[in-house]
Amino acid sequence: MTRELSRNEFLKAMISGGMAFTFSNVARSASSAPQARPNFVVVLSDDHACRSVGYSNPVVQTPHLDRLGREGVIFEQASIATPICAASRASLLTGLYPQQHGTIALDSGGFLENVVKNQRFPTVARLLSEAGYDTAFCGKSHLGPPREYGFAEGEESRDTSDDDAFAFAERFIERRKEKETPFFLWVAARQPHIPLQPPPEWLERYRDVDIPIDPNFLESPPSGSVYNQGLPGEQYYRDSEAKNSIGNLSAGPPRTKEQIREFTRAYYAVISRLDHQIGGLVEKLQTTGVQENTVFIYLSDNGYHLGNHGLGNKITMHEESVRIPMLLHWPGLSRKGVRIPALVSSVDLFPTLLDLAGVPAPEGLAGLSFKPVLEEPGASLRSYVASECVGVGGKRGMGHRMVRTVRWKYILTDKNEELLFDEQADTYEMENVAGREAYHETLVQLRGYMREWMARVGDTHTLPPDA
Ligand SMILES: [Ca+2]
Repeated sequence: MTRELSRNEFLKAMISGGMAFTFSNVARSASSAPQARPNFVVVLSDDHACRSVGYSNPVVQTPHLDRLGREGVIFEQASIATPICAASRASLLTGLYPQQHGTIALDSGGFLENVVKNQRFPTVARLLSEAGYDTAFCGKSHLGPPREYGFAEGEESRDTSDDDAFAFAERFIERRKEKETPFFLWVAARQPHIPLQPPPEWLERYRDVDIPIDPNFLESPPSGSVYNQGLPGEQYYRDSEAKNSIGNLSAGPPRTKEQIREFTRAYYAVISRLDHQIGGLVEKLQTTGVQENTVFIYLSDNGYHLGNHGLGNKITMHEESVRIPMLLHWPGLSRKGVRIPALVSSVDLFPTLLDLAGVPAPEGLAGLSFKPVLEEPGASLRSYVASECVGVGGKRGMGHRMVRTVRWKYILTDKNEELLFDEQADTYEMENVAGREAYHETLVQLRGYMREWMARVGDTHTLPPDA
């Protein structure tokens, strides 16, 4: 009991002090429960936007994710450390922000140097392997061979349908019936990343469905947009007419409302197929009896703009890009069927898995275990979360970073543009109030959080003013 009290006091101190932490002592004290260590199945999708899941949007058919959410918990304010594939995966695996582990965009060089070669930072896979977990990987790596960064089994799959990855995962689960040791299975699906290739039977499900358009949809970015998503001719350039024509869904979303509806139908169809594959994996967990002691987590490596703010792709600090669908299912949960409003981040996954496994966390992780909000879903975890994308276009100078509280989001670009959004009154982030006197106090507070976070991760860009 005493240990629990000190743990709560510690967390309260963390909340009031922002996100300064070393979580190792907490992780140690949390391992006292005399129960079998849980298994972990993490299904990580690629570019799944937060509003494109059935439990948030009834147009999207994801019955399996919806059920997992009803029987588990849904995180309503989950942010990704960075909205770009390789860097985001590196952050999930290391529990660090990109500027800390060194892979800031699509180039995996920093991760390979700091994590694979020099082992300056452990991955969650390596620590769980060392703690006696059987670890396995399938799907998309983006960071080289997974066995080189801590997984004992499995390899990258190039199959864009993800059938290979889910077949591997189901075979892996089937074998668990015979084993006593806990396991950690990482299923990194490639869907719903472009090119969208929905089989006709899945596309058919959306053929006559009316696709609502978000209120922040624009046919192209407004002049002066802080987000230039690339240069004409580059793969993701929003306004590349040639690549955005209907019938070629390999590039970012096309321009008009009708075109975005067509793109979105294909996008939802791919998400529904992924949901079906997830359903198969969950059924395997059930029929093998493995589910009883398995923590199942679903999340995406970043979101996606479906024409929101006139943009496609991700790599922005808008909600469409940095907020992700995320849920946790575990028969051992004390509270089920709840939506958790606390601010959580993808860098929290590492310390949370270690916490649930009773494995001490290393010093200096960027995130917090969110186990406390599993036990008390209404509790707060921290004052703010941060996200960064400082390697846009593979180079410095076009980047941006954000800090977000429950109510406010502050964005700072490499050109020192500032944006402030009221996330309660302006969910779609259509009105930047950074320059208004009435919000100056809030702006100064958020600037302070930004300064604190930038110092912590070693962001070398000029700090925002302190007044
Ligand atoms: Ca991605």
